[in-house]
Amino acid sequence: MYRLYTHNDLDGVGCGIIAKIAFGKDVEVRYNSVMGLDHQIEKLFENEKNLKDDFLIITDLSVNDENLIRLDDLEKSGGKVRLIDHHKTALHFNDYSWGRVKVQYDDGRLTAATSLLYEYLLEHKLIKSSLALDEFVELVRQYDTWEWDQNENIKAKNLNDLFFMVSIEEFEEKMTERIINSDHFEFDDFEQKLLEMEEEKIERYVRRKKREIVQTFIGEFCAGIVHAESYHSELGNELGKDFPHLDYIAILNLGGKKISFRTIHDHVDVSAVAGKFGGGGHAKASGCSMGKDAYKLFVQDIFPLDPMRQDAFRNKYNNKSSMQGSLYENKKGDKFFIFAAGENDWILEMNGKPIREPYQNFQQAENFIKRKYQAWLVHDDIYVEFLKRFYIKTKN
Ligand SMILES: [Mn+2]
Repeated sequence: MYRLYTHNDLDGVGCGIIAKIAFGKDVEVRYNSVMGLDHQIEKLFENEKNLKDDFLIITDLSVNDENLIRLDDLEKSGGKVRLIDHHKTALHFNDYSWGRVKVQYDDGRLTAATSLLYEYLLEHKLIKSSLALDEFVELVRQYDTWEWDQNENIKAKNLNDLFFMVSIEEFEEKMTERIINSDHFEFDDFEQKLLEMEEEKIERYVRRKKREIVQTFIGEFCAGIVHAESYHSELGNELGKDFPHLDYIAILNLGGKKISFRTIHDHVDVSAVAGKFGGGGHAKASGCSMGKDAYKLFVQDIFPLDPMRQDAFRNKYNNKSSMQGSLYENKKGDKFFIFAAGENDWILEMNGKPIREPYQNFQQAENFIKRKYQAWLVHDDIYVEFLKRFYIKTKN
């Protein structure tokens, strides 16, 4: 018999679905949280005396050192073990004959556990490929690696939304049956309608959270901090894009005592940020439990701070990246004016005086005043008044 221990997110459950398609009733699938796996593996070794007769596969998760030794002993004594994963924190499992960890394909695309397991089963002729199966695996891969965002592959995002709307069991059963019985992988009309409603709900949620985000420096990084129980990926992505001056977004779930870290930037590795608090993950998405230190830094210390002020929107005149100038203000009432002297020559004035060297582009100048002064883009009326009173006067 096959035994699959896998993660309880879309990528992990994707592995379960593929295993069900490949092995049918001959596989037992267990879904685990990151924290829960080691205990389950320990229990398995305690309770099952004939593990040698089984084929044990672990996907999308890795095990601690004690379980690593258990697995290695099992394989060495004639059992069958595979650990198939795509997290770079699991690369050391490749030192073992049963480890299959790969982060990236040769062409630069990122791997997912689902795509790695699928390819493993294809290679060993344990599964038959089909168009619907190929499509499903690719949707999961694009979602898990976040490549869907760049490719604007909404279907991949919808698949994950659907995953969260139903139970794991229902999702597994429905998707397995659909892949087996269809030429292409598609949502049905009812799911389509549900997904539209969900999309609107997420939009409203993100908009609300934009008004609650707090900015602070933690260590060397400028972080945006927000409390939220759901939609962490959407929040991380939307808030990250809306506030490009922030190095990363920390999303706090106090009830679950967890923090998620997300970044859209290449200069930040949030798996290292989470690692400082005993967590881990990917460069662009990671998480940790909220221990005492993390609680103090991310909750207690920032509690007295006000949320970031929103940039004015629907302005006709005072817009970002405008060569004629964009006007910002901070809480103290300082005025910041960014304008272009040439195409790669942006000047930043604070209260009428140039500060620092010219910037190569608008974004660098905006990053500076947002990180240091938490300034926001002001409404048109203030902008027009400013131009009348200061700008025209001083330039004359
Ligand atoms: Mn994964």
